[in-house]
Amino acid sequence: MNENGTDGADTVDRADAPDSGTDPLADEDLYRVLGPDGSPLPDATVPDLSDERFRAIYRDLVITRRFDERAVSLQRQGRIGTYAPCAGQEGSAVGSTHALADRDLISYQYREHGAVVVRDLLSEYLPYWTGHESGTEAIAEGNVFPLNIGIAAHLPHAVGAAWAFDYRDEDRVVAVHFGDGATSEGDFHEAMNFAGVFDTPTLFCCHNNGWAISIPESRQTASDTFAGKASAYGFDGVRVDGMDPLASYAVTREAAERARVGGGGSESDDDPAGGDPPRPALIEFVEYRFGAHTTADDPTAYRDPDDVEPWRALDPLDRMEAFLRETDRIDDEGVAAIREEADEVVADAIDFAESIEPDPSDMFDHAYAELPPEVRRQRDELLAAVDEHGEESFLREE
Ligand SMILES: Cc1ncc(C[n+]2csc(CCOP(=O)(O)OP(=O)(O)O)c2C)c(N)n1
Ligand SMILES: [Mg+2]
Repeated sequence: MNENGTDGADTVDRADAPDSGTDPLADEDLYRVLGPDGSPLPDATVPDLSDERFRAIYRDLVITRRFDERAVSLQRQGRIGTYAPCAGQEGSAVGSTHALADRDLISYQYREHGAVVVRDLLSEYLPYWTGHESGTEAIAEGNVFPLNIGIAAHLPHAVGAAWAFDYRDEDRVVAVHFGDGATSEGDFHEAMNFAGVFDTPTLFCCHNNGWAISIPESRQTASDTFAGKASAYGFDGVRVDGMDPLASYAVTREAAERARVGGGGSESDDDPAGGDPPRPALIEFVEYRFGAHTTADDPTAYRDPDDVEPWRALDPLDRMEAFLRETDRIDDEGVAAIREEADEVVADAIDFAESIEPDPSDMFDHAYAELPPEVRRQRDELLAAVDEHGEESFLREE
């Protein structure tokens, strides 16, 4: 894994590529349903979904964007910790999650908040960002693993979960999300290899946003594409416009069906009558993050703000809204209602997160089954100090 701080001045980012015009993905060979303006492309197959489902995808995009804006603002006010913004990348997280069944498991890196929104878990999730362990505990009920900061470390676990589903004959797949930077980690290759050899029902969802903090894609790999890495492990890789929610939906849906085929565990894998074994897939979502890597990052240190503009023209919210309007699935009133609902959902989540009373001793509880003597001593010292001086002495003044 490359670390932050490398001088990226002599590298070339996709956005600088010649002939990119106003559509930076125009000359890339990748799967798309919607053009940059939201109209379905002439040869594209629009997924066969109900009007409600199309509108639900748009609603979840709008909630995710609103959540993102408010989360950055909350961090600036000291009300949450460091946060990883997702603006620009909502289409892939939301579109791909709509393509899964609720029983399917999601394991994500730290930027795919849209997946949590689709599972309707925002209130349960936000406490993580305000510093409460309950935030990661509760999303498990919705089949979402806790987010993972140690780049690619969650991939072997996700493959293990998928293997368990196959072994137990459960008709469930695992969608594991990670970034382009994660593909340089050993864990990525070990997970891909294991999935290929043991046919685990795993969807490897690689979010290629062009950057791993300050490291551009061109310094991350010498491969032509990230999707191409799948061929080394004996399964399919596909590239998709990750800022196109409907393309993200379609590609994930197809990959999930392939991963479920047979669904049979090792016995049926050996039995020719048992159907095809499930096959994993690698999906490369090509996209861009509009904002900073995290609220602790300043992207102007490594990329030109002008590079972002062509990508803004592919904004997944604008494209989905234009598609819905053009196909008479939504009007001004419908858009206004969804925006209002998004404001409310996010405000409620914030109220809920901030209503949780902090218990400082929690911070000692989750790393060890039994506290080592030194950690126990620190906890006891803190509790004694709270006893002596009162909780108020430890609270920040509003
Ligand atoms: C094992 C490990 N090494 C380094 C880091 C520091 N780090 C945090 S995010 C990040 C970049 C990851 O980039 P990518 O996988 O492309 O995801 P993105 O942030 O672009 O969504 C790095 C290097 C880390 N968290 N874990
Ligand atoms: Mg990245």
